[in-house]
Amino acid sequence: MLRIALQKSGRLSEASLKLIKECGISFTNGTGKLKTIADNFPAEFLFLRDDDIPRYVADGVADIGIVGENVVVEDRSEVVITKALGFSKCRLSIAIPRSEMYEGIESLQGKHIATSYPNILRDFLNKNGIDATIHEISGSVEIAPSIGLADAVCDIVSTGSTLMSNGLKEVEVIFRSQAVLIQTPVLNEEKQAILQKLLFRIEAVQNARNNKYILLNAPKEAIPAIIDILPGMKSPTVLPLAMEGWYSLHSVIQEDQFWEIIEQLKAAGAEGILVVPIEKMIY
Ligand code: PRT
Ligand code: ZN
Repeated sequence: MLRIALQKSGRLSEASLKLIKECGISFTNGTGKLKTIADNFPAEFLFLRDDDIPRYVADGVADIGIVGENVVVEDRSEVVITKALGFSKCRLSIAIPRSEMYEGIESLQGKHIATSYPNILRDFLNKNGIDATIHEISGSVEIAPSIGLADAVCDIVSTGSTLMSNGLKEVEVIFRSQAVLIQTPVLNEEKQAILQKLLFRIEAVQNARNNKYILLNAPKEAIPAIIDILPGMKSPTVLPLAMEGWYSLHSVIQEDQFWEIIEQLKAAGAEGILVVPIEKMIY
């Protein structure tokens, strides 16, 4: 059985559980439980504080885990980052009081910076030849300047509203993070096989998210031009409609090409365009 560490409750837990569910894995979790076994997959889930996940995985207490890359990199535990998962995106940034001048990294010289990420911050400062004092604090970093504890902060930013409401401005992004799947350095063959199965499912879910299924109608003479626009997984499906000379085309398009392709299709003579989400996609 593969032991999977997930955050018990917090910013990662909902999306982590959603991903597990979309991979077709279900479990009944009594509220407040610390571990549970999947009903239909050889896996056991451990529910932990996010900060503990890298260490549990490094020690082999859990085989894999889902956690913010910021926590993994800060923690310096011996784990392997297997896959970026694309959710819980945020950045680790340095911010200073709004009223202060900022003329580039040199402005941080000799400053006192409060953070919960001393390792990542120290690396950044060293790399840039900045000599600043790091104050490690574990929470409410954003209030440090207003109570006179520090000149600047280095904290996680998502929308920026926490910084703004504390009179701070973001001046340097030092790390970009998202949820990642981590694994213990050594997995036995059996667990490795279960992990591969899980990764295959995660990829199918991710591919589906990035792609849409498209259906459209077109007259026969427009079909070659439309096929050129639609890449499809192999080549588009073309089916005759009941109306003489008209066809229905089915294909797959990428989310980020969506608007551009729709414009081109309309210009080429497509009508009745439907775009629908895909649940799973296997190449
Ligand atoms: O209880 P436990 O220890 O498990 O959780 P936690 O409170 O330590 O972590 P949690 O649940 O807050 O965050 C888990 C992970 O989510 C982090 O490690 C990041 O990888 C990611 N993440 C994404 C964030 C944010 N967005 C985020 N906005 N983590 C924290 N924040 C905080 C930030 O610290 C700051 O206080 O939100 C505030 C900033 O948000 P904005 O939107 O105002 O900029
Ligand atoms: Zn935490």
